[in-house]
Amino acid sequence: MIRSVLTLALTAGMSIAGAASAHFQLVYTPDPLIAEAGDVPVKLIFWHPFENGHVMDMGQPREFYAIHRGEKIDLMQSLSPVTFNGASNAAAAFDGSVPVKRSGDYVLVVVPEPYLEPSEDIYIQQIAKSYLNRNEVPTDWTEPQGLATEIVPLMKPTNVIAGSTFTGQVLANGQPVPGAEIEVEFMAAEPDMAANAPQAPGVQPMRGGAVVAIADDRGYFTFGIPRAGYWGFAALGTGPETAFEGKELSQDAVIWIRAWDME
Ligand SMILES: [Cu+2]
Repeated sequence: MIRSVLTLALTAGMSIAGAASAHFQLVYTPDPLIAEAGDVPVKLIFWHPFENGHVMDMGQPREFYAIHRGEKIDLMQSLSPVTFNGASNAAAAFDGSVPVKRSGDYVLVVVPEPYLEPSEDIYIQQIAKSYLNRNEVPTDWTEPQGLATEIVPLMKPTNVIAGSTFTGQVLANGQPVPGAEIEVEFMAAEPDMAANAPQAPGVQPMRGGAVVAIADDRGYFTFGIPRAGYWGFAALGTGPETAFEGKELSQDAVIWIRAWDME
């Protein structure tokens, strides 16, 4: 349940068991590389997928859309509530659908309703992006999407080589965030789309707690990607909104990338 290892760990009364876990807003589909046109199913889950841990209840998202060739495709009408049955609890999540027709990138964006984290008495809002690509045609992935806070990828996020590196730049209102704190998450457990439950995780987190990177004075960070799969990066509290309903708000920027083994 940790928010900021540098600023909160010493003051918040968090449990030992929660100290290693990082909240991550998922925008998940099993394979982001799309060959055939059609509707791509997506799950929105607020979860701890590295440790296959606690699932948090999502409210109705404020926004859910795709950007394709610079144009916005609203996806709110595609959402339907589901229950995601995590290993330790069940929580409210959403199924959505992305109409993929032409070739190119589809940047998926969710702006969730802030979530009240009871262990810290603060709200968390993770504005999250993930990417689909059809037919290897690059169209949108290099662009910032004008979000309150976001991570802009400098590596094509759907095709990262396992064993290489990923570089991103943290922005808030389009400006770099020097020294941003970024939590790194491996999606050790991936959702089973039909069962609304995790598949068996391939690995577990290390004993050392959250994996953390710090951005440089221009908001850039780089992380070595040690294995294939989905990797998430969450810049904590980088958004401009700092309060919601009378409590502290951590407005975070999440990006998901997919790494692959060479065949
Ligand atoms: Cu947590």
